[in-house]
Amino acid sequence: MTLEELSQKAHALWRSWEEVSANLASPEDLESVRIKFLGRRGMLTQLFSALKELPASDRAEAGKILNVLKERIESALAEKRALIAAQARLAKLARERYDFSLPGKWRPLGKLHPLTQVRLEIEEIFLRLGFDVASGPEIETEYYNFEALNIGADHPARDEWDSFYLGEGTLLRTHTSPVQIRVMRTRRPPVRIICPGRCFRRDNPDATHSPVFHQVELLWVERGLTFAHLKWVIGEFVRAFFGPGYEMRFSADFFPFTEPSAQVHIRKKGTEKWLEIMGAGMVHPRVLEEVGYDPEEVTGFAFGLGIERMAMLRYGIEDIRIFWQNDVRFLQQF
Ligand code: FA5
Repeated sequence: MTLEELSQKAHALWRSWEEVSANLASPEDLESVRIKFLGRRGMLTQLFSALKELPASDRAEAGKILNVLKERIESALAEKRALIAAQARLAKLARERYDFSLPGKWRPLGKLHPLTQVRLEIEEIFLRLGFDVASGPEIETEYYNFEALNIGADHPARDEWDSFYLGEGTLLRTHTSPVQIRVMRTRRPPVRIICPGRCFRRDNPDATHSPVFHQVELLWVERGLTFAHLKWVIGEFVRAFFGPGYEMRFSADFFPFTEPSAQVHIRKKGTEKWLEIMGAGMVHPRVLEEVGYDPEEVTGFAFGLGIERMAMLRYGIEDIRIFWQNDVRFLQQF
């Protein structure tokens, strides 16, 4: 082969590259063309092998021609590769274009149970007034649930039908008042606590009674407290929880652990119906003595309100049983 012939073959090869490369569309096309021209048995490789057939004086010149050709094909291949990749990226973006006007995916959010919401709200009101939140066990002894609260053995609340007895001397607490005793036995006055918690009674379920329900107990013991302070605290609470449009009324009641005792009713101003919201009173001197306080030195007051009752008044709910049915259609509304 002469230098002239090799040079012609090199030109022919470039033309055939130009022809083929115009129609490259995919990475696979590119690869097969690369093999065809530059592979181990490729057309250009064969031309390089033909160099040895040339006279020695022409080989350097021929080698230069072939190297230039190789570089051009390689850089053209690289350009094509970049172009094809860019086109593929554009096509992918076009396929995946987001439609921001479509509605999003809806995920239902969990919520706190309305009774929990009301409890937290009540806690917050009393925390602001300077009360601590205390707690006590749901399984109580007769001593804390009754005796220490001046509820004698012959009191009707001690009868089996009213309480869930668990065994000799233990029962599910029927109210949160035993926490008063537990707190006073471990602290010296002044004591200022509330205690929200579950209570249990053998009441037949109806629109206003559930065998499991919640109360919030309040207790304030300090030197010089009077019934006027009790009224003030309850008034503050009613204003904070229900708003300014309510009025309250106290009427005489009886609890063995308070003296005097009262029932508190509220009503929306301008309406007829009074609703009972809590039992309350001045802590009975015998209860103070029982925990080692001196009734001549300190006085106290307490109340117990039903959380379900608060929630029913707040939301206009007629039947207490609905709180326990776990009906999502009901729960979603809060
Ligand atoms: C008591 O339980 C007293 N410990 C309250 C108390 C505390 C008085 C401190 C004085 C000083 P009573 O049995 O009235 O009182 O219950 C208080 C509230 O608990 C009631 O007003 C009512 O809202 C709620 N309650 C009682 N039984 C049930 C029940 N079965 N289902 C739902 N709520 C109830």
